[in-house]
This record gives sequence, structure tokens and C-alpha cells, in this order.
Amino acid sequence: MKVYQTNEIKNIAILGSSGSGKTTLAEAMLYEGGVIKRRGSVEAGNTVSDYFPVEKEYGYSVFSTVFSVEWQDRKLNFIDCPGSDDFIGGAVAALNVTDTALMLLNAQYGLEVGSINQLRYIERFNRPVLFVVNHLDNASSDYEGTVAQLKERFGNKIVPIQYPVNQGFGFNAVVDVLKMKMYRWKPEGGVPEVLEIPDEETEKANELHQALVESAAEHDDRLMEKFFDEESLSEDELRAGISAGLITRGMFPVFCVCAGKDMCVRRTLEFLGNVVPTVDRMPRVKNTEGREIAPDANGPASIFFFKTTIEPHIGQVSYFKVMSGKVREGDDLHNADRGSKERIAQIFSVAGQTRNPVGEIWAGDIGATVKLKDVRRGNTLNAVKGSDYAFDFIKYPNPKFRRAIKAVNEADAEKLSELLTRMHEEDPTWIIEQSKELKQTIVSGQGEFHLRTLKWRLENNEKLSIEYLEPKIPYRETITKEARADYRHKKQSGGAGQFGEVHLIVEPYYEGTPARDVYRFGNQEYKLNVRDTQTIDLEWGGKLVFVNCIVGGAIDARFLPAILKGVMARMEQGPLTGSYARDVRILVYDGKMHPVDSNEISFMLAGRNAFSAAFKAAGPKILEPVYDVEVSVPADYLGDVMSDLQGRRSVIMGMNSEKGYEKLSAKVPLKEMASYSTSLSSITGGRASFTMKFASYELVPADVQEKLLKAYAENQEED
Ligand SMILES: Nc1nc2c(ncn2[C@@H]2O[C@H](COP(=O)(O)OP(=O)(O)OP(=O)(O)O)[C@@H](O)[C@H]2O)c(=O)[nH]1
Ligand SMILES: [Mg+2]
Repeated sequence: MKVYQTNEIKNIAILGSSGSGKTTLAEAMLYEGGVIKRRGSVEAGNTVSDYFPVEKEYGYSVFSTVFSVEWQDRKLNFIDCPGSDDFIGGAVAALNVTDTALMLLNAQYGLEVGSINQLRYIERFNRPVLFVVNHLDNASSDYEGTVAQLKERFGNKIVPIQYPVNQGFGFNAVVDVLKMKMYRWKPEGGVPEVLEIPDEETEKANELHQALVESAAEHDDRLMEKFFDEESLSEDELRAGISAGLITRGMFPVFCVCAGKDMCVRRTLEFLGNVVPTVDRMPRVKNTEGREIAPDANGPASIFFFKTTIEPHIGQVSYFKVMSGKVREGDDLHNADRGSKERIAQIFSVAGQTRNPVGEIWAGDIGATVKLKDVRRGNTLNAVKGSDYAFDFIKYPNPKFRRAIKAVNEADAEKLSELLTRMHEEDPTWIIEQSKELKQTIVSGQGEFHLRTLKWRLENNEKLSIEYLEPKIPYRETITKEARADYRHKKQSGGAGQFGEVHLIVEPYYEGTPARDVYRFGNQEYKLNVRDTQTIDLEWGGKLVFVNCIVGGAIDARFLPAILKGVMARMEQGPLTGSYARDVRILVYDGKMHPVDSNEISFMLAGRNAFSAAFKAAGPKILEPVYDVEVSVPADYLGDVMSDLQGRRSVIMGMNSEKGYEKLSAKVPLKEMASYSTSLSSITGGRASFTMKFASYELVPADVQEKLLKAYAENQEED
């Protein structure tokens, strides 16, 4: 492959809901581009893009796949992204390193929830969009309905460039109103006949052509002037106008394909080659410092790694985009994120798992390399040591589904944790947490299916059996009123004795709670003398305020840290259910020592038990994590989704409509979100989606607290 210059390179993400035909389109493009000699199919499990065993097993994409097609002196780099929401991570990474989004729509279903989710990301990245309507050979294909949905959402930014003449079974022709020609294919697809537009189509074609001319003229003043003078534009002028409209997202052209039959694929490649913007025409990216970096081939060499795969027989394959300069085989580069040095032994242009060596690659281009020592996804390598070129800007969506994971055979535990780290490198939305608190390894992902895929890979690729368990909930404990307690720890039965007595008061503590020094319990008033206050930010959230009010040397100052240690031990394993405690103020105001037997352990135990007793007397409550949940659902399912949420102890916070979809926001306890993704998809037939984000800790209702205390007590008995 020749070395392509920055202004000859186009990076395109192929997006669209699951089943819209992205992988099939990729296959047809590779075939028309001469990269493969025969087209494979998803059904046969022999496509270039879905080459992972799990993808062949399931019959759809799990990972994004990079491939390139050389077309009319342009290098078109594509990333075929998985369409399922569960595998959204691949699309998010792709959108970070590509410029144009090719959104494939299934003419049978039009704008699906999957397409709308991805459109939100595309909007967030402000990417130019080309809509391509596929499955036109399907009996229930509805091209007009699909375009109408697009217009309802984007108004007159939607500009059809083609329309099918005979959609449905037997589809084989489109009218192209940029070229003002009709294209017709033989059953095997490929190269079309280019024909004059038949009479019965001319009126419609002219109407659409006029709309295209007007829209193209809108995006370029020079063209607008020409349009006012002559009311028409040449093909090249149309292309220039469309290109300008694409870059500003003022225009979303609509194309047609039948990927399954390889029809209109060449025309799409031609349009991509001629019209969508090259890297150098796109807004500049910013480095992590916010400084704009030009994709300048004469700049310092800098490459950003956006994807990793682990492949049999070769190990880690790292995919990168050249952010600046040129990279050659043999270059030594510096890792801006990890400080290590790397030799780029080989550089490849890729098509799925096929890698073709290329000696050199320029700014804007996408390539791959292997056998790197210490590079992770998100790292940047620079020719200049200490350069501020670093680009780790990929923000993956919050997880929505979590499970505890365990190797069936204890002996495999270590291997499992190594494999999980590797899987996370391949798909960063598989989030692995070794939770000290829950004493579980928690795997979080985008949905039940996402985690089932992980299980499939571990069991089939790595021959390691695992099981998923209910993840525990990271509850918290706190108190709701003040209480006083004292505890004497005494052990004086032979050998080294132990003695320590601690008197303390506890009360709830929140930011800004005023300090007090007078407390009343029963008829007795306690006037305290604050000597020293320590405010501790607890690693699990919340605060502990430890106040030393000891007077008259009742407890020697050297034992205060031991008392605090004892208290912290109980804060780490709360008195109610062994969960972390938070937001408590403790005032140690009295105690007793023994001249010989008092030591650290004595006061640690006395402190812990006095605190425990006071805690239990202070209206102790359990807190649960509550999440902000936002559900996007078609209006006709709103009622069912609302009542389902109400059955999950949720508080509905608000609702607003967004073009045929209702957006519902609610606060829901994590406990009630366990398998929400599965229920939501069964309630709405997969036509809804949601996001969830930790919001706060809230008191659990009394009945829930009761159940938790009972379960904990039963557990204690069993141990
Ligand atoms: N009839 C018909 N079937 C098609 C067409 N394009 C794709 N298909 C079929 O639709 C199914 C889904 O195609 P894929 O290419 O896997 O779809 P995808 O968009 O990659 O799906 P994900 O990988 O899940 O995102 C397969 O069975 C294809 O054979 C088409 O133009 N016409
Ligand atoms: Mg696919």
C-alpha cells in the first residue's frame, strides 16, 4: 500500500443499530475495494469484520473492527462498530478517532432506539453524518417512512441524494439526484448500469435535485451567489456545498444501499472518496491540556492508541491514530502516560485480523502495531520526550449492570483476575473491581448480554469456568441522634494484663454541623472541654470527627490514637450489618487507666466497644446507594416503564419529550436496579435505553432495614 498524505485520508465510523447491516456493508466495501476476493456473510461466519469466535457464535459484532479501502487515490479508514447498546464502548472509541459518522439504517425499522443512542454520541462529538438506508430488498422496506422519521428529527438538514426505484423483494435500482442518473444492478450487484432517469421518475428526481441544489448552495456564499444567478450548480459545486454542509452539520445527506446484495456500495465509496472531509479539513483535536493539535505531517511524531485486541499467535495488537508527524518502522518513541520507551518494530494497515505491513504512516492515518512492551489503550507515544502531546480523552459510558464473578475452581482465581484485566484492555466497558468492602470481584458492564459475552469468552476461549453471583450492595451505616456509652476492657487473669476504660458521646455529623460542648442524657448534663479535633475524610465517603475532650489526664494522650484505631475498626465494619459507617462525631470525654495493664490494645478494644454501644443507641440507620436513572422510551411504553420503576422504590424526578421519545428521570436504589436492563428490554421489546449514575446515599425504609438486620444476624449465626 502506498503512503497516503494527510489530505488524502478519511476516517469514517460505521454506526447504526444492531442488525442494520454494518458488517455486511463492510464486507461489500472490502470486496469492491479489492481487499478480498470473495464476500463472506455474517450467517456463514466468514466476514472480515466479525472474526472473533464469540462474534461467529452470536452472529453479530462484539468488538469494533478497523479496515481500510483505497478508492480513487484516497485512503478510506473505516471502523465497523457493534450496534448493540451493550457493546457501545466500541462506537465511543471509534467516534474519538474518526471524522465522519456513516449511520446505517434498516429500512424495515427506520430510526431505532440503538440508532438514536448512537446519534446522541455523534451529536456530542459534533461529527458530520451521512445516513445510509440499507435492507432495501426487504419486503417491509420503507425508505420514505425512514426519511420522514429523519426529517421529523432533523428537519430540512436531511437531504436525500438517492431514492430506491423498486424497494422490496427484487430491489435493484436507485435514482441518484446528484448525478441525475439511475443506477441498476444485476442480481450479483457490484458494478451498476448507469442509465438516464426514466420519464416516470423525472418529476420526483428533479424535485429532489432542486432541494439538493438549494441545500448545497446554503453552505457556501460563493455557491449561493451562483445559485441566485443561475438557479443551478454543477456536480463539483454540489459536492463542494455538500462537503461544507457536512462539516458544519448543517446538512445530513441520505444514501441508499443493499449491502446484502452489494448494490450501491461502489457509489457510496465514490461519495465518501469525493465528498466527506479529509482529516485536515476537520476541527482540530485538543490534547489533555486543552491545546489544539494540528494533524500536521511535518509536526513532531505523536500517536494515540484507541483500541487493543489480544489475538492468537501474536498477542497484543495495538491500534493507533497518528495525531501529528510521521511514524516509521524502527522509530523509538516515548510513552507520555507511562514514561517508558517503545520501539515501533512494525506498522500495519489492517483489514480485520489481516495486517499488511506499511513502512511509514502520516498524520491523520490509522494503523496498528504489535509486540509493544508497555502500552495501554488510551496511551500516547511521542518522538519528543516530555512532549505535552497526550490525548486520553475517551469517556466511556457509566456501567448499567453488575455481577460478582467467581472462578468455579478456586485454583483458577489468579488466572481469572489476569484474564479480566486483559478483557478490560480489549473492552474498557467491562469494568473490574476487586472490592475489599464487599469481598467480591465485581464486573460491571453495559447490560446482561455484555456480561454473558464475557462469560462466553472466558469459558470458550480460555477454558475457564466462572459463575456470576448476586453482587452485594455497598450499604453504609450512620446514626440519627446523639448517644453516650462507656466501656471497660479488663483482662487480668495471669500473664500480661489489659485494662482500659473509655467514655464517649456520639452524634450525627454533616458538613457545617456546629461544634457543641454541652450534652444532656437523662437528668445528667455533660459539659465538655474540647482539647483537639480531628476531621477524617473516610475513604468510603463521608466523614468521622474525633474530638478529644479528656481532662485531668483521665486517659493518657498516647492512648487516644489507639481509641481512634478501635473506633475506625468499627467504622470499617459497622455495628449494624458490618457495612462501612460514616458521618459521625465522637467526643471522648472520660476514661480510666491502670498503671501497669493499660496499653494500646486495651484502649483500642475499649474504644471500639464503647463506640459500638453508643452507635447502637444513637438511632442507627442503614444508608443505601441511590442512582440517577434516565430512561429514553417510546411514548407508547411510558406507562409500563413508569409503573415498573414505581415498583422499584424509585422517585420519579421528571419527564420531557424528545422527538417521539419520552425521557424519564428517576432516583432508584442500586438494590432495585440489579437486572433493570433485562426487564426494561423485555417491557419495551428492546426499544428503550437508559443510563444510570451514582447520586447519593439515602436512608433505607424501615422494612428494608429490618430485613437487612435479620439477614445479617442469620449470616453471623452461620459463620
Ligand atoms: N435482506 C438483507 N439482509 C441484509 C442486508 N444487509 C445485511 N443483511 C443481513 O442482516 C443481518 C445483520 O447484518 P450485520 O451486517 O451483521 O448487521 P450489523 O449492523 O453489523 O449488526 P451488529 O454487528 O449487531 O451491529 C445479517 O443476517 C445480514 O445478512 C441487506 O441489505 N438486505
Ligand atoms: Mg456487525
